[in-house]
Amino acid sequence: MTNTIEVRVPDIGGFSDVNVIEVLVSEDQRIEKDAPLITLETEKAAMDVPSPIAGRVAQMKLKAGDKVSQGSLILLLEPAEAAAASAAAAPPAPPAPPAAAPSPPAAATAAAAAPPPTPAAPAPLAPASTSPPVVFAIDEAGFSKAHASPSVRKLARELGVDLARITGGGPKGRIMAEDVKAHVKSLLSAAATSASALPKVPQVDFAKFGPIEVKPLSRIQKISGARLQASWINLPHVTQHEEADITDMEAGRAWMKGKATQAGVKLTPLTFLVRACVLALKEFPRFNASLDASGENLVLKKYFHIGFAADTPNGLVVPVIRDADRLGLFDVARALATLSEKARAGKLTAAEMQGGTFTISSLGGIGGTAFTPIINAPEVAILGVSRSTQKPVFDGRAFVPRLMLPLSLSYDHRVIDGAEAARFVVFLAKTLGEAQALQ
Ligand code: CAO
Repeated sequence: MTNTIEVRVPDIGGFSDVNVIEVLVSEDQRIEKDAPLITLETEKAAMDVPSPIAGRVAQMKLKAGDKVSQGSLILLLEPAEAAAASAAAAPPAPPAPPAAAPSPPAAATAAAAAPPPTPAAPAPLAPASTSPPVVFAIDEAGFSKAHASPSVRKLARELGVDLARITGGGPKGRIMAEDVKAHVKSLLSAAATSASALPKVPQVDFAKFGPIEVKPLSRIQKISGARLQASWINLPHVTQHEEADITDMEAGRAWMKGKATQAGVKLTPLTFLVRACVLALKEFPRFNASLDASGENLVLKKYFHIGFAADTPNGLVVPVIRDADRLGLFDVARALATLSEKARAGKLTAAEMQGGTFTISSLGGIGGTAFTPIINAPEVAILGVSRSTQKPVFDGRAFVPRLMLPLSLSYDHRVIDGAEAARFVVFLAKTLGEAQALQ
């Protein structure tokens, strides 16, 4: 008898009855740990559910089009060692049960929840049908409501087409595969006639010039790379620089150190920055907003979910502190520590990376004097933070040493004017300078 484990849908951020839009493995297939098993599509995003262990797919328990929730059975998996043993013991053909099947390991009988799902590689941004083509992100809410079959949804995902933008030619307005293909054709011809096609970077055979080593990008790097490029290409970025005098803030941080240690938290400058950004976002609501899918309306968000870029061994991720405006300083510090630790361990859930309204990218722990962060679209601004240094500042009578923190705010110039951005960073710097406001 074969030893199998049950692989079930992990925590998917509270969503239920989620569509399985694609099954990525088939019975008898050998798979590696973390290989994507199925793709789920929630109202917000598509996500892959990875395999908890390596092994052989013994039996599929669902198909594309099914609806699942946390705990739903995906498949039965024969763990790698058992699969290898049965392959070695079984004669090549016809297949027969192994002469002596190994006794099942303790874990083999227990159900295994797959690791948290990872957002599927974002679909490329789809151009609209004007010439030159304008690019829009897929409107996930519209996409999930579109009247189309799973296979058409899959095709649309593969081609990066936003179903919300297509009028269906099928019965009752159902979007058919032909409609998706016709849409792509019209976009391609619009793109071909446009002078805005991106020139290609030259391909070079590097080995001709010396020894090389080829290292594949991690899955996270591929996902974040596509997102960063989409943002860089589609959003007109401008970066506004400023310096905040954090001498008093740092004195306050040192003063609170003992109390923080007692409470089991570590206060870093980033904790105060999260607080200051919430105050600035309340003062300048356009920075806590996104353009809608038409590109013609600004969606102002009344919640303050602050993302922060975290450097992990697998690449850049952006965990989100939800409702940061309702958290005290120590709560923010606790959230930063918990989410950073989960990020580094690769244990963030999809829900913990969703819903951000504004992002902070802090390189202050490492160094540097300024940089130009890329906006985490569809957000409209991101704050880059570099390392604070002591500088001589003229106080009207003499130069005095002050601790200055470099801030670099990149913003989407379609939504935010330069003057507004300058006002935002000036306000932020002033707030950081007033230690009392942040406690
Ligand atoms: N100036 C001077 N010192 C700073 C500072 C600043 N702006 N910001 C942090 N520090 C200090 C901290 O106080 C801490 O010092 P001590 O250990 O002596 O107290 C040290 O630097 C390390 O801080 P940290 O990095 O552990 O904590 P953090 O809260 O500042 O940052 C996190 C947490 C997750 C944001 C950070 O670890 C990280 O991953 N940063 C990289 C983000 C990144 O990659 N951004 C680029 C994205 S675009 O490619």
